[in-house]
Amino acid sequence: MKKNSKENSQTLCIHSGGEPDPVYGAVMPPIYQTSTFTFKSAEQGGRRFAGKEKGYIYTRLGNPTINALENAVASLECGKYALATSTGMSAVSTIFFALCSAGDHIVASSALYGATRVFLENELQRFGITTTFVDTSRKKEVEKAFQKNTKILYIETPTNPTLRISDIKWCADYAHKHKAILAVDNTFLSPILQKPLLLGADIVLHSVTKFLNGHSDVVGGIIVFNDEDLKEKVSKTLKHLGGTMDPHQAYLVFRGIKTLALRVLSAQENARKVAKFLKNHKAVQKVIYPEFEKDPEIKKVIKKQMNGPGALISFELKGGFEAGKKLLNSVKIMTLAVSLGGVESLIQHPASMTHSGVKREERIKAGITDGLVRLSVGCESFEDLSEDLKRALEKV
Ligand code: LCS
Repeated sequence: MKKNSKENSQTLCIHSGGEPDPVYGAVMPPIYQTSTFTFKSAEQGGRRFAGKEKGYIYTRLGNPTINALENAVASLECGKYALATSTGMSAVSTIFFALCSAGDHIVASSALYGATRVFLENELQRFGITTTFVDTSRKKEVEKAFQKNTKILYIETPTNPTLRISDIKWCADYAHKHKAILAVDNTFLSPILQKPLLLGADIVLHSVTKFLNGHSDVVGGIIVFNDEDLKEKVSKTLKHLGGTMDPHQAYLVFRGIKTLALRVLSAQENARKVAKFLKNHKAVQKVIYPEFEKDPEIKKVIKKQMNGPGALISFELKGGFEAGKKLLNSVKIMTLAVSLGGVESLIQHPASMTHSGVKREERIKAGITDGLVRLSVGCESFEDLSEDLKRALEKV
């Protein structure tokens, strides 16, 4: 089996992270639903706090069920360490609070998940940390945006919801040359389809709410590293900010990961067909899907760094937003809801929903037009999905 191949990831999804249960040999990790852990003596408690003895203290500082999930995701992302967080936004915000100070600068993709963009633009700015947003798929734009005080190059690739692709290896090399680090939000592809740490990224993060958990019943996040110092810095801030995960939440995500490869590959197979179906439909103006990329340079990047195009599609109807609204109100199998990466297909309107917090002119500049509809294709049968779309598009 080729290391880091799709097959290898499939096996890792099923076998990573769990140590055999030392008491009863349970195959799945027990849920250690406890806030705190007893010490055998006052001396032992002191040693644990001083870091002189290994062992658990208090769940915000560490918990075996959460560790099982962290080990599983670290291994899938080909990283050494992972830190699970209460939400994806907790992962996002903790990275910046841990690694930036007043006077520092960030370069980020202009199309980002709405709350990430608003956090950088509105919240971080209050602490004296500024961000320049550019199309990070264009190398010249990244070069132009870098400043002497740039600490982090932060990208989503593909971006939410415009599916722009940035060259991870180039971004990592460029950031390192300028004494900055590269953080990649890998939520849209999951480690089944892309492993940024292998391409030189310093940090990979996920909203595990999406593909990693995959069942639309948990919110959570995770941050993965190879460098111990970087992990320690982020870990310290995470414990102080308090956005750590809960053991039950960790168990559910650990369980979801068992079928990650099966779900991602099945949803992707559907998405490929749905994207073609939409492209050939007379009511559809434009379909954004990595397989339809025309720019030869970006096509090369896609081939080099992605194992597949993923399960997200964005498209615009000829009738603009009014037609989009009709479509959203007419689908029956697809669910009208934000979020993505679940087994069920989810459809939403970024301009009025996930990205409504971004100023209109900035949103349009980032390619998130008023008529754009985002579809997260799930694992239903393609026949049912295409019938649903066909029926709904007839009403447009
Ligand atoms: N990163 C990306 C790429 C996301 O898509 C999201 C959430 C987050 C981070 C934040 O994660 P959370 O705190 O929600 O777990 N994206 C959403 C979306 O597109 N629709 O609803 C949520």
